[in-house]
Amino acid sequence: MKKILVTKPFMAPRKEYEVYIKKIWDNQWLTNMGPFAVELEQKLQTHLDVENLMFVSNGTIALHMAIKVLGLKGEIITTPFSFVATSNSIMWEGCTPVFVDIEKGSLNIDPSLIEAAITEKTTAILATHIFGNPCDVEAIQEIAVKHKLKIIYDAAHSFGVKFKNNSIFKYGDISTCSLHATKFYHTGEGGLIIANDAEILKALGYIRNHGLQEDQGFASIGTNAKNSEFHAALGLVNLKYVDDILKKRREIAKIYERKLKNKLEFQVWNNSASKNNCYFPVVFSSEKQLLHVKERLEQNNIYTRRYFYPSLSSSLPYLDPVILPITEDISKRCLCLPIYFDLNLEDVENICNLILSEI
Ligand code: T4K
Repeated sequence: MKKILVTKPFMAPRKEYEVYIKKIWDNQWLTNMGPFAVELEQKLQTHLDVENLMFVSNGTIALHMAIKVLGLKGEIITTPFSFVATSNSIMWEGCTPVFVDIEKGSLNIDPSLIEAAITEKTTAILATHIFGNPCDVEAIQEIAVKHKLKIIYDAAHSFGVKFKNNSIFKYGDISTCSLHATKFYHTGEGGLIIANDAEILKALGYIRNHGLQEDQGFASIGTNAKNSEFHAALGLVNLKYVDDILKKRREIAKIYERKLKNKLEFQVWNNSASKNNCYFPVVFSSEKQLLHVKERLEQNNIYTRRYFYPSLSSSLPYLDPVILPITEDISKRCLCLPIYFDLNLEDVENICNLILSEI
């Protein structure tokens, strides 16, 4: 029986990648911001219509670097409904995550609850545009200005999303993105940092390369967040297919929406934003129903994922648990359905039929 996973990486025609491999062999240049990494940065800046973009080794190190470059200390207000990399990065950088509950519809941090969580130790808000859906960036901006806080957006899922016709990456002080193989546009492993200030990008450039400042010694503390020519080449090849990938994902999403509406809840998308269908989350009426459907799908070789369960606020072994009602509830009832370029539309119809027969 054919196996259907929650996602599969997009694989461009191999021959196109082999052309780059040959050039990498000829160049004998493998990493440390070689020609393909530089070219990818330039092409992504144009494609995404942003300035101050940096290609790094993954979306997690991008978060670490964002916290580091802004010099954040103390408490960082964040969302409990995200991949664990969001709160891990805060802890790794020696700060304390302060979780604020999410909105039931958007599944993003609830801006109306942020002010009550601010203390004299708060230095920033680190919010995730979950499943690519933009947070209420205007409300968050207002709060940040009022309380002199920095904003980092974990935009790991938001490649290509526009808010009011602007790249969502332009909001906040820094946005980070993941280009991991599980993302619809990927470089195998990879990440992006987009800063709203050229000076910040310059400082990030030093951090990415051990703090080295060309031949003048050290600019700052640093790490190794560079990415390789092989990953950059994958990104260059895949970039040509972004529109095709988005088109296919839209077709898949439309089937899920048509067949499952009125039966399951969907994420409420920001009405000023475009969609990239990075994931297809659905919310069941109960955890029991979710577990039943998940098991039935697995019996048919269809694998879904409980992104994001359990809630970060109540399950991290290194933090005291905090019970936030909406997050607890949503994280138990939310399931991501398969969505990827190679998925047949007929299979999507069958997945829906199977779900409908079980609820
Ligand atoms: N912030 C947020 C909000 C994030 O979601 C993430 C990452 C980050 C930050 C950090 O970005 P990175 O440092 O990862 O760039 C996956 C991904 O590893 C992770 O990138 C992603 N978010 C997270 C939501 O999902 P797992 O543990 O669920 O992945 P895994 O290996 O179980 O794969 C998922 C499915 O994809 C499986 O069905 C298998 C399939 N798969 C996977 C890979 C890697 C393939 O078919 N081929 C492949 O090459 O974490």
